[in-house]
Amino acid sequence: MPDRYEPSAFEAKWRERWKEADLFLTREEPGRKKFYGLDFFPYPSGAGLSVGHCRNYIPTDVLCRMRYMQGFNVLHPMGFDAFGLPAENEAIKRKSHPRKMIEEYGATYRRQMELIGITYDWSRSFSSSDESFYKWTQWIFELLYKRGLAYRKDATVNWDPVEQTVLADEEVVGGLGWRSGVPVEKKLIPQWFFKITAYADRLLADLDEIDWPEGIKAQQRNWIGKSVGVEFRIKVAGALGGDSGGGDTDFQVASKEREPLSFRVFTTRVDTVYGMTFCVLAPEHPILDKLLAFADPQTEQDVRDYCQGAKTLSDTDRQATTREKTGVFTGAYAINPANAELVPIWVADYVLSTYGTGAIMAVPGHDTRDYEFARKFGLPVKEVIAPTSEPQGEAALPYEAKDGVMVNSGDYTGLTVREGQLALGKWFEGLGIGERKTQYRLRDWLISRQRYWGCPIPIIHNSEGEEELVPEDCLPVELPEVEKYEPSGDGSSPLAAIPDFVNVTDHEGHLARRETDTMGGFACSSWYFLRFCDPFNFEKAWDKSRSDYWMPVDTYVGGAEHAVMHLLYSRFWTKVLFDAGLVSVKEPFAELRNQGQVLAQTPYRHPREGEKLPVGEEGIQITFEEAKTLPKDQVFMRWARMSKSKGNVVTPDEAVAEYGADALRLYELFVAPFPQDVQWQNEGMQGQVRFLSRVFRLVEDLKGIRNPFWKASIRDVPPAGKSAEIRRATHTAIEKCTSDIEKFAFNTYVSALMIYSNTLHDLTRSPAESDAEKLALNEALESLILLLSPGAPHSADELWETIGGQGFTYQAEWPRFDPSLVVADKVTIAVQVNGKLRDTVEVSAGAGEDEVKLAALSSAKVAANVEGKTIRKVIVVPGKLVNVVAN
Ligand code: ANZ
Repeated sequence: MPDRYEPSAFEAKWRERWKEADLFLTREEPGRKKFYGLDFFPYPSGAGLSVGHCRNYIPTDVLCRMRYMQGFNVLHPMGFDAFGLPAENEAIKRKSHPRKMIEEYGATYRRQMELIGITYDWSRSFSSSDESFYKWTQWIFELLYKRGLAYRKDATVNWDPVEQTVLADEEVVGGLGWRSGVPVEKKLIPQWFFKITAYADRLLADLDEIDWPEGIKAQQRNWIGKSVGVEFRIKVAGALGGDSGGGDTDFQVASKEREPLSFRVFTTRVDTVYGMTFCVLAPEHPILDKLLAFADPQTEQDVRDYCQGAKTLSDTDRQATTREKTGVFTGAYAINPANAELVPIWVADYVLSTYGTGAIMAVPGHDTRDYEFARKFGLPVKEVIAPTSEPQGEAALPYEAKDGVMVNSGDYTGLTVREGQLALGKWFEGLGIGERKTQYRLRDWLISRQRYWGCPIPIIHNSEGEEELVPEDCLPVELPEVEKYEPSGDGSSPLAAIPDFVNVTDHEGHLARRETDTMGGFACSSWYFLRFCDPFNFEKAWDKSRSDYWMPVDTYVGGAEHAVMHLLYSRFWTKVLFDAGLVSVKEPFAELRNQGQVLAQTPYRHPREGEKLPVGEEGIQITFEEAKTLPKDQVFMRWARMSKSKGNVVTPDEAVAEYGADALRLYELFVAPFPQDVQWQNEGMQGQVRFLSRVFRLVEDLKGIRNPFWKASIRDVPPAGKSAEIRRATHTAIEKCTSDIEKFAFNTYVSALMIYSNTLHDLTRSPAESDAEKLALNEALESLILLLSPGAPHSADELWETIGGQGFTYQAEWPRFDPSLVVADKVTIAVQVNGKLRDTVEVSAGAGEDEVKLAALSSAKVAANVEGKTIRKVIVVPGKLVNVVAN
């Protein structure tokens, strides 16, 4: 055996042996507890893995390895999220077919994951583009459809002009497509939706039941955006035409003609209604046409121009707090139902047509957006809520806080905000002009894509123009193998151009047309974790006994960027499947952990004249090659996310070749706390090489005392002196490593191993003399190797073999912690005089009450504090405190 860490001498050998032994096949033995550890479903990109990706996979692997050694049946699978735009776009670029490409890329991922020793059970692997998988994605689509949770409607959608497809709201970031980075356009096309809004309340409430990072929960709460308020009707002064909104019958329209024209507003602050000084309509509001009938031609033109302009902006841009408010007066007035005052009606794009009723009562005294608007256009600002019952004057406005008292509010003056909300809500309900209402920001999930590389939607449109589900026994609707699959550019899917695919017969044998949209990739990743529970099932998507056994995923690990898409959709599907009786869990992922990003040094250059800097950047990012060609003073280095596009990637292949897989693994764990970003430096792995070499030397030095039967005898030898010290170090390390791995504190897990090996090194400078010491060292030797095993499994198996261990460390039992062995020799006791802390004293851990009293009374500080007084009583709280009562 080498006396230092020489990865090239043994790492590949161990990986071979693990493979030959099928070591990582999922165990489903009865009588054991289960553990399901899962990493986010990756899209296998052509660039392969970087050490950045490994920061996701290695920690999960460490946890799964420990769980297995602790005796759990462990499910630790991996597959590929193969459908979707990234694969399709890359295939178009490479003039290849996505299926072929995905196979190649998946193979590279697998090779790299094996290279770093991850324990995936590859027998369970699949790609979401496998027919045996997407058949069931379609089956779940049908389930949603039958339950009224999948529907098609014309919708104004986000059109990505580069990707040539529709994007979900969640895929539009700051008005830009999340992959293309170009502004999205609005387009009206028929689209498929999943009705996630029907589950808004449960998606919100059940967040309390899961152990997820608070930040992610907050983002989901925000995204769902529950608001409780009042929706009420506001009349337009001097105009007839009824309540706007549309969808009425002819009769309703006719009778409305004689009623005053009105519109509805949604507010969470009905208590501020006396402070309404104007109203604002979204530029898309349907009432505008009617209002403009009363307007002079100039006003009408101004309003129409303004509304036209608003179309080019995304909702996010419209609501950006940094943007100056814009708007136009419509010439019309509304009547405040609380005090009958007339207030002007404006149109402004900060009011969205997609939220609430698309119209607001504006209260500039208590809403910052309205305040900015009022200031810009010279509209009055009125104080109606004050911190106390005393009005504070205009200088204190806008006052947005909800703790306050109503002022200047007619009969309601003096009520608190809460009381006012209740009272006014009731009043409006009584008048029949409004009702209390809950609004959600969440929108239904747009699922269809006009692209080739996705799961076909199992619907046909029959000759009557109705939708029919493809019968279950005809699933899957196979994605046809085609030569040309580039987007058509006219908004329809390339599948629409394939007559063999499109032309079908309906259930009556009439000619019908197949749906040609495909599902976005988020459909596949909303249930893949269930398929892993029963991947070989050809009869069903999964057998309930298998999902009952493995679900929920105990620990789910991936990047924080998926807070609102994948992580919300999966929760929604799981709830639907629960309602259908197909799974027994309401939540798919019991515990979620997000790793920090890996950053690498990346060259940037200063912007040239007239060049604009990308948002949030200090310079223009360039390649390392480009950096070499530029003068030194134009180039600077910054930490940026490691990614292929930045050209700053370190691959696991390079790291393993230079430092070894175990050094890479330990460095990934050690470099920073798991959730934190990492500044990657290859040299950091050298430290781990040195640490592992120290462990190899230590084992080499100690292996002479090896006694395979130590476990049988150690219980008979009470620890004392040095053997007690060794055992204390061992059990401290066992406790620390176990709880650190459980807590995702992998960096301190590695440092605990370092401390432990150093302590052992110090304790074994002189050879072991007593039997007790030798037994303690036997325990230490095995424990060190086994505790090391999840982090550095190749080295652990090599060392294990050296000391004559049986089988692989993965199959060995995780060291058991004995708390009685870590009790420290000495404890520190606080000493109080009359309840005030005066000193601390050290006593031996087993000291009796008299010994503790004596130590306390011997303290000079105590003596000084009782001088001239009589000691009445000495109270001892064992192991903690002594209180001397004196007067
Ligand atoms: C009057 C008011 C007074 C408001 C006040 C707030 C404070 P959340 O909590 O996000 O649901 N609002 C309603 N519909 C809107 C729309 N379509 N576009 C833009 N803003 C809209 O926000 C609810 C509040 O946002 C509502 O309550 C309304 O302004 C505004 F002191 O009404 B509030």
